Amino acid sequence: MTLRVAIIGAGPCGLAQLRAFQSAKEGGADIPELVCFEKQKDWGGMWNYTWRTGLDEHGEPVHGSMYRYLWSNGPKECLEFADYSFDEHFGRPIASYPPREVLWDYIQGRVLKAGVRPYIRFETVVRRVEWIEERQRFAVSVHDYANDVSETAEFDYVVNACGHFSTPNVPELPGFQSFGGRILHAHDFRDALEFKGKDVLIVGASYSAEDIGSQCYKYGARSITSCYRSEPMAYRWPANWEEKPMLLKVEGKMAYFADGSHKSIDAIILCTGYQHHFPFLPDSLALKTANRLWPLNLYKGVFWEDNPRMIYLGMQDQWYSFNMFDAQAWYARDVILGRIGLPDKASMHAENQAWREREEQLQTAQEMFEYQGAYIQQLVDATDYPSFDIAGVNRTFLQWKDDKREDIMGYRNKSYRSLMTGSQSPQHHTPWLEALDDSMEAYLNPPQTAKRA
Ligand code: FAD
Ligand code: NA7
Repeated sequence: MTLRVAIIGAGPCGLAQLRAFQSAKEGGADIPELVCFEKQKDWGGMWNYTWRTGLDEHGEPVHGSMYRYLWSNGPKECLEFADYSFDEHFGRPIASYPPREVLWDYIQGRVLKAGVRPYIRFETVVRRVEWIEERQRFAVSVHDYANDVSETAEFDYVVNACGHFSTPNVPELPGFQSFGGRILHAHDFRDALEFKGKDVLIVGASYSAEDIGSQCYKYGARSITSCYRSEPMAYRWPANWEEKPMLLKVEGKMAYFADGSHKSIDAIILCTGYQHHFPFLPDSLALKTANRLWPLNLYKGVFWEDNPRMIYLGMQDQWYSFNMFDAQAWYARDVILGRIGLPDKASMHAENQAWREREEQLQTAQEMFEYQGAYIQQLVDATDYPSFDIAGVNRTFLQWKDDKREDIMGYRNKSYRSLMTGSQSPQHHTPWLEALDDSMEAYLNPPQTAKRA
């Protein structure tokens, strides 16, 4: 009987899984029957921008957390697919920090070429996954909104590629109930122009805090105040951006901080991270973890130890992204195809624990991305995913960190060399702070110089 594999989500991880199988098929392998369920109308996951917030047109939670004018927050050279380069997609080297639409186009280019769209059932949300012990299969229940029908079908494997930056972590602080301005989470942030001329308070000190604060600065907020729970971001912020210790309470429009200072503010943006949230999974199959480099109970960071036919992609905190998802998807594919065997549960668990112990020793950012690189290396070594220069990617991450320290509002003007093709990215035609139009057209084409009358 042909194996059946359900893939939940057609974001970068789900698409990596489809591409991995399609590449085996090209090589002559018999591949399982694949069904990818995607609740949105189109693919690309987080990179498929939506203006919606709250609930979508079907009453499902909106998946998207990306916002207008978002540009890659790391060099594209660190996330490049090893089997489909930026040069191949765009026909020439492009600059290193593309806006969202450009990356979405790149993600799509590979899977259009691979012809995997027919495997995807769009507008179909996975509502429930259950393991049927006596049949040794999963029952996957979905609702197909295009046809307004609910269905259940059986699968031998489930690949959970639903992402983990969608369900916001929303703390409440004293005074929020009666705050005299707007409070929102980063998940619902869409357009920095809403905050033009406003005094904005950002809670949190990680990527969303840094980038949403920078967007607000770029598009004309009057002031930005960011506050941290553990560590300040400590970049050299512009004059109208100050960083404070944690917010303690608000009264009316006044915000009070742990250092005894206070400031009147118009809006609070909670950049307080996301939850791994899988409402369609029973406890026996559900990963429960914070956003960290080594979530427990996943052998090779992928296989659910208690039932390795349940596969998770992309659940780690991400230095690496697209090419890590590929390495995981290729490995998962080879286990499903029987090319790689899995050890017994005790051995899986022991290996898992060893990675967690190493993770707990990590101190610096460099140690962290090198650790994630080492993890990816062992996955790549085990499959036919094209080997790539992981040490080179680590060096690019290190350079990126330095560039940010030097100039947080200017680091996106830097360019790097591709680790896949060796080509040097050109300098972008417009400094990031001045590039207000984030469309692909504006990015790929230098502005027209004014013609003489
Ligand atoms: P997602 O992209 O989130 O895709 C998951 C898919 O699953 C979605 O299409 C969703 O609709 C679908 N889905 C979810 N639940 C169900 C269900 N029950 N049934 C059916 N379908 C379902 N990464 C970078 O490398 N560079 C960046 O610059 C960068 N910037 C980011 C900025 C923001 C604001 C955020 C939130 C993330 C950013 N990331 C960035 C990380 C980004 O999440 C990853 O690049 C990537 O999108 C993760 O892919 P994924 O497939 O795991 O998840
Ligand atoms: P992260 O990287 O998980 O960071 C969450 C931040 O929120 C981090 O600074 C946390 O501080 C802070 N946090 C969490 N809970 C609280 C509370 N209760 N009070 C104050 N601060 C809090 O999420 P991001 O959204 O920044 O990034 C996720 C992805 O989106 C990433 O891949 C980006 O590319 C875009 P802590 O350090 O834990 O004290």
